[in-house]
Amino acid sequence: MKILLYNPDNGVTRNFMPHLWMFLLQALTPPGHEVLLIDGNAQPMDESQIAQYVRDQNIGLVGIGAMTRMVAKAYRMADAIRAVGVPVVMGGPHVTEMADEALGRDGGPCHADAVALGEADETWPLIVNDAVAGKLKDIYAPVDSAGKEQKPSLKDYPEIPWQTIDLEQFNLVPKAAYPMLKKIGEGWGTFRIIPVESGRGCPYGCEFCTVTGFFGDSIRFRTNESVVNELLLLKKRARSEKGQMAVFFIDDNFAINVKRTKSLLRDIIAAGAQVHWVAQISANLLRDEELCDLIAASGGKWIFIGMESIDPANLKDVNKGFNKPADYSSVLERLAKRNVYAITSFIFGMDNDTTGVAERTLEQVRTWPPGLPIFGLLTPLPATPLYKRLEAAGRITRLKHWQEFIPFSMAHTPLKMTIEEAHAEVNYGWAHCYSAEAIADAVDALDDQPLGYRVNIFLARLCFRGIYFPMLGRFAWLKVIAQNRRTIFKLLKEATVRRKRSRPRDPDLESPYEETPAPEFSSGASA
Ligand code: B12
Ligand code: SF4
Repeated sequence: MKILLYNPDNGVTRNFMPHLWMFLLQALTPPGHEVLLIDGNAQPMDESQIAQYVRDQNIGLVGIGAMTRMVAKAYRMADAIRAVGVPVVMGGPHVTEMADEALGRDGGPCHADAVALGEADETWPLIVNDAVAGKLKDIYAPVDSAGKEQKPSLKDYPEIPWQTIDLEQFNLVPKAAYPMLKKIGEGWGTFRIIPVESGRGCPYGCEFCTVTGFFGDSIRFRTNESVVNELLLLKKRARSEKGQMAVFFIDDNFAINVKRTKSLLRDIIAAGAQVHWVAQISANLLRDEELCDLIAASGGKWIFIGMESIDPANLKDVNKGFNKPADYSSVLERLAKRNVYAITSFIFGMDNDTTGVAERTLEQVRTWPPGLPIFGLLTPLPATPLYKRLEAAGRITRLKHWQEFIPFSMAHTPLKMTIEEAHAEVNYGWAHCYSAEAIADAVDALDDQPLGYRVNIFLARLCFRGIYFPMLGRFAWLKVIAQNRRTIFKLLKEATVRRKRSRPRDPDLESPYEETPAPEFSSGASA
């Protein structure tokens, strides 16, 4: 049977990396089937196009995964596919919480023939077999024979055949950037960010987050060996393509068990499996100097930190009191000392926020090493404790906000400002952090660092700008490039001068994978 796995576009950005679930389910599909993948962010399609594709390709089963914000599009696409007689199974965090909605049991239309609840690693092969037999059930739940919820252990994680997967649609290098990148060094024809998971679960239970409910508070890890092998495979592919490959460790909290994270990072270093990587780690776990040393030595470049707010009262409200705003600066300095920078994520519209919260936050951000600040609004996602609290208090203004998804738009009323004021705060944060002047300041703040770091933060800022200010299409990009021309000329000039001078070539610019591990972390370091 031919199976299509489809992830809808998010309607805002061209996602910077593919979704892991598609590759994982592809690897877990029983033998004898052909699995095609379409990520709508890279290959946009509308309802009629997907219906046509499914017919032309003679697809026998379609699997659709979606976060809450993309679920309306997912339902529309599912309807179009089902209308041409092909069964649809849906999975992922939204339909796990809202299975009745997907199956049309809540009075609305039915969008799916079957729903896979929770982690589908073990149910997916059953779904495929049932589809072949024409006996799809409505619900597939990951339970044992006694009906008890069963989480995959991740100890026998499948090998994802990265060496053969077609990744053409995920090349992030815009053609217009080739001339500049060529000056930086060889091997920049492709740049891809690949999702890799080393573990699942987070016990912290922040009020707005679906993770603790979905993956459970039982934390599970792959073996170090299987993660290291995956990195080696990716590294080999990048080398053979003369391109760049970075890894996003998509674990919810990559250092949730610090001892284990250190042991993984040591094994990565010992095996020479360093690639540039990004991971999400909560600020409280980044006080550990040795962990930060290992992050840097193993290729860690960007750490995503959910700071959420600089106000302890807000953090307490959302059960994230373990974040200590007074520590933020030292955490970021500790990373920056090792040339590791942070994606700092803030949420506005929290209950203790008042107007001016964006500028108050930026006052602090400006005193920190340069990074990638991002701003969002508190959003009640289905089945989270936040949703339940706000619903009980009658504060949700759009109960099923996902049915008509509006980017950066609140679905409840904050306590100390209006919805419009909260929107204005988010706009202020993005506008002031991603103006051409702010980007130039961030680049200049790294003047004492090798050119590669400045190019890196420049390109990263341009890409992150697109999260809020859509940059879909050539014209939008040209406009941004024109606005930032001074910084671009400055970097190009420096690159040209350095390239002429540097014989042999500057290793910072030429071989991003040749990290030299700090001696204390090289092969043989103990766990
Ligand atoms: C990586 C990640 C991102 C990446 C991008 C996504 C990508 N390209 O991979 C980035 C950083 C960009 C991102 C951004 C956002 N994210 Co995010 N992200 C994640 C994260 C950490 C990992 C996703 C992942 O790969 N997990 C591992 C895979 C294996 O798990 P999975 O996707 O759930 O798939 C399993 C099952 O769900 C199921 N399954 C999934 N799909 C399907 C489909 C079928 C057919 C079947 C049978 C089964 C199935 O099987 C899989 C194997 O068990 C998750 C948290 C998490 N741990 O999952 C949050 C998460 C998905 N993100 C979330 C959110 C809210 C966001 C943002 C909206 C945050 C924000 N406020 O801006 C943005 C929106 C992104 C956008 N523009 O669309 C929420 C979604 C909750 C929800 N109800 O929708 C999550 C769950 C985290 C949370 N805090 O609650 N995210
Ligand atoms: S620390 Fe992060 S992943 Fe864990 S519950 Fe809080 S927001 Fe979710």
